[in-house]
Amino acid sequence: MSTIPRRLVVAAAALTMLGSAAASAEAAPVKPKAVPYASVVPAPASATQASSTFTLASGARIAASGQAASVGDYLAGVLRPATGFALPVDKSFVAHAVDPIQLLIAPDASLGDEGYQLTVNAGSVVLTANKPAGLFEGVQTLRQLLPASIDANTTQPGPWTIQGGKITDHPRFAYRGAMLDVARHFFGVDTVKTYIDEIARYKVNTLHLHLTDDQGWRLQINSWPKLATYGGSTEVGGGAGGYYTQAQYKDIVAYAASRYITIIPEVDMPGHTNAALASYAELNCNGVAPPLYTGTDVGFSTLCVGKDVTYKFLDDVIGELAALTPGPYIHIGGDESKSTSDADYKTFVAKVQQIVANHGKTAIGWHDISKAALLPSTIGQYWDTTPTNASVQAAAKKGTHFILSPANLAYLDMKYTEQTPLGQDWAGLIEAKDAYSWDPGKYLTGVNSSQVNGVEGPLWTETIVRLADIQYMAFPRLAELAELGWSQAASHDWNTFKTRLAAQGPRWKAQGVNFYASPQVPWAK
Ligand code: IFG
Repeated sequence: MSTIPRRLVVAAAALTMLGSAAASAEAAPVKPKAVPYASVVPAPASATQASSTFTLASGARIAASGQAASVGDYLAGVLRPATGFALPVDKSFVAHAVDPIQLLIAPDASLGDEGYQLTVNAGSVVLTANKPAGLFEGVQTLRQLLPASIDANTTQPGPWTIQGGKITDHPRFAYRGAMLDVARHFFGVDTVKTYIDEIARYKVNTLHLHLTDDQGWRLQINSWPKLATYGGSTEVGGGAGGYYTQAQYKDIVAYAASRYITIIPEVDMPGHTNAALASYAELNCNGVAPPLYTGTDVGFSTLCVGKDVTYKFLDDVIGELAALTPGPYIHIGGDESKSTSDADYKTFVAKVQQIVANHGKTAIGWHDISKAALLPSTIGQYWDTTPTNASVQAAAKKGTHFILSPANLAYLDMKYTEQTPLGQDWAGLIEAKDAYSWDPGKYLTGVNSSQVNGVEGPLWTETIVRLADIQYMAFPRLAELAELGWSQAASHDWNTFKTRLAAQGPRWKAQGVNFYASPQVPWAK
């Protein structure tokens, strides 16, 4: 407990602020042009600029106590490299009276779990939110209000000036996701963590990992060890493949959680299961294990719906997966089960969603599952290329909710143009403007926006091998999808958005992100 009388603390605070403001005024003879609030992606719900500006001085401290402390540490961590400032995080309760940057948990029902309020004036930057997640999302906005060079990993000259004003912000949809297919080509922990950091900048809060497919099983399952050791031993093209040990997977989950991102693991079933079928002969209806597969065909494999061992397998796998998943969801896949009869498919979906529920989780499946009888909590992920789908409409009538990933608008493995060296084009070409030009709340025929949980940008990796490939296909389009998921529909306008998107270019350059410089965007220098 501080023994200094409060009036002296406040006086000291005033002097500190005046001091830092005066010092920074001397240090910056020419009034720097601060980043306008209108350049933030995703667009905030409301933003008004004032005439003042704040300049981060080298002696600045960050006040972040209690639940805010970890976000304070994160903020300091992302500002230190380019500023070269110490930026100590002051976690004492008195800190908020004296430190120029303040992160506060303060109840405000209108902000929800991820909303925040950012107030910037000459002497202070104050971020408030109901929850730490809101502070984290507010930090992403704050980073974009600093000059683009703030994203460099080496010390930059500054000055670190922020436009004064006020932003009050909260998301339109709760589910804003990216998906990475680590089955077709395997990506190690560090690559996944880098992708997590890159999607967090745009307030994406979910990473769906497509862990299993015909070409690979990527997660150690102790009760069925060959799934990973044998089923994970190759990939598309015949490379070495790989898999996450359970310790590595827990590391990814914890890292994502520290960025307020929930991991959703997918075990794709009953189709897309050659890696599992190759690992255990008994899983095949004919008792014969097929060879490992390194091609890119789909629809040729199926678990054996009629065998009891299949449900022991499912219970074991989903049980271990649930124990590794703090989040509420397990994705059961369900797509392209062309080798499973309709009747068997419906039986399978009914059983596997129940196994997921038995382990305390909610099932998500590609929208193909909507032809089966679904639990009220089961969610469909829409990936068709037209807004109208009969079984989806029928499921919606019974209350099913959806996550939208229309392949012709949100599939990040679609080429931008025919000249794009990576990706596919079966769902069409998705240039920057196409990725932005739709409204997730109004997209699906017969499904109203209250049944749309949000959006997700899947990146299938048949043709994607390196982090640079992931970045090229994901940026700018994932940032665009993130805006469709976060910002109010009224703010969706390509002509103003493309200028805001252009301002992300120098930031991606500063971070070394290998983004696609679409000719449709007036990239800032
Ligand atoms: N469809 C398949 C994916 C992948 C994709 C590539 C879904 C749900 C084509 N299933 O999309 O496995 O091969 O664009």
